[in-house]
Amino acid sequence: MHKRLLLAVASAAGLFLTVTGAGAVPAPAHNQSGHDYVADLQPLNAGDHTVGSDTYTIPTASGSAVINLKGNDLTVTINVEGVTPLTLHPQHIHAGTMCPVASDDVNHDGFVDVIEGLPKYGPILIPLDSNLGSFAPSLDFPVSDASGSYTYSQKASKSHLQKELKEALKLGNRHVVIHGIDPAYPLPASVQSLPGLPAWATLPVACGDLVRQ
Ligand SMILES: [Cu+2]
Repeated sequence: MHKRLLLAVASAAGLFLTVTGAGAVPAPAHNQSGHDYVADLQPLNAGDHTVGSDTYTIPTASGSAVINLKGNDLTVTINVEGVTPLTLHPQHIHAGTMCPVASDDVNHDGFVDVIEGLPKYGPILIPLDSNLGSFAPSLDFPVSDASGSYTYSQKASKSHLQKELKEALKLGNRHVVIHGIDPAYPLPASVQSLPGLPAWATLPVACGDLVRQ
């Protein structure tokens, strides 16, 4: 019920732009000219969790993120499977040097939350929302389909991104992180989130390091 309400709100607010394809660009072929950075997405927080009297299973996410650079064009293409269906999945390029592991659950509440992951994957560098070239706060992220999959593809100007970031992209050092579980799953109060966002939306569910091909 909660999820349906959230989805209705998201729909009314136009948050489905990403999945309905507004501004989407065709997925690049991997062997086109230019070069690719590829992240093999590995699951985080997957498996059974018991919180109070509730036991539920966070699905095992997988997929890939490909960033293609061709001239000044930077195209991000993400294919994700196995995430919670019909749910918003915030996703970002993070600035840090590695993906978190289960032992990064420093408060031992059974979850590596978004804050516990920061020492590894670092702060958000680029939000992978429906406007890749804009750093304005947005919740216009992909919503998975009924089978728990989604595809994302957006293009931006590399020089514009570097100007906005005031630093080199250094994509070979960066990470792609996918967030978001079922809003109906209870999380302990010890699970931290980002300001203004519920913990279900920020809990990391997959991470991968970008490797130059
Ligand atoms: Cu993130």
